Amino acid sequence: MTSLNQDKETVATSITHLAGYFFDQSRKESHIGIFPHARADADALGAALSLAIALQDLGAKVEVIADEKAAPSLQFLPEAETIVLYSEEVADRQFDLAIAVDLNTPDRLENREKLFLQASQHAIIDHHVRDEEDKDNELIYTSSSSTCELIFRLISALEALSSKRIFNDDIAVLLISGMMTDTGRFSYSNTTPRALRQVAWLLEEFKVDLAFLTHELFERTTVTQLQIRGDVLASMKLAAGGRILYASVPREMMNKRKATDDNLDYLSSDMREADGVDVSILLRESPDCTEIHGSVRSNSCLDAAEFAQLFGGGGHVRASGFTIEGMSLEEAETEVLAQAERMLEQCL
Ligand SMILES: [Mn+2]
Repeated sequence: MTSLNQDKETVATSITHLAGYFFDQSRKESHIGIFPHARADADALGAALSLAIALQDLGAKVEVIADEKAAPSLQFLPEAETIVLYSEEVADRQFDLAIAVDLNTPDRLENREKLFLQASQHAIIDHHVRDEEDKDNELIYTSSSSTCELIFRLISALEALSSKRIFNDDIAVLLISGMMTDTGRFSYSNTTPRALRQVAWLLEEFKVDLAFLTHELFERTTVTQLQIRGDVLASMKLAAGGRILYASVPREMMNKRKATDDNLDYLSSDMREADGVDVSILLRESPDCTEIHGSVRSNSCLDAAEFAQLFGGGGHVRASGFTIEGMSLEEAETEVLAQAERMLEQCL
């Protein structure tokens, strides 16, 4: 599983190339659509909104298009209120340039896939594994902690090209939020020295309330969230002789608490931390009960990205996700556990 765009020099060249391209498009006042992935997290939104601010500053007409409103926990992000929700009215729009951020296959855009594809030109900026050669205007660097780390580098290059200051307080908050969440507050193995240097510089130069960000992004919770997490944690089971810890969440369980999907964010990561557990798996029924969403965290030789790909998903070596259609929760559970056990046995 290799993405070609992986060595440092190639990435630096891609960044220069992409910045030059964005700079030209912005000066031409192009109409640019920026597309974060569905159910956007802080990295996707931070990347989309900060890039939008930067390109607007350079003259482009920019819209960030999403399937749904920012999750309640992310509505504090600067400019979150400018996000344009996908609707029939938006569906016919033909952007001069469509940029996907924090995803690398347009099908992760769900309802917006067609809107993205019908744009005249395309670009992709991402750090998830993809089993495909990179094309022109694609910046996919899996060694980057986050998409926000790549956006920082792009904005730096745009500053150099335009000889003006583009970074500002809002961009600083957006980029730090993305980097903080994707690295688990700079604690996961994907944390890079570069991300830490970027954050240090942003803290030096701009007004960022780190304690406030930590509270909003990590600590803030609701009684509902604590309750649904309690329900799910109480229902966890072990498989593969204790190496897999999993939970399957029927929609009914969510509805009883009036819980929303983002109430389960990071729960699979918490489950992975249990002593002796190599892999944690959280399955949940989608709100309309037509799909099963899976979230996988690995501590072990099991490559979570490769595992998610078995079900048409993707992600990173230690964290990934997928969506299964046409199976009940029970069927999905059986299938997912069987594949996880098989993969764990193989990689020992
Ligand atoms: Mn990300």
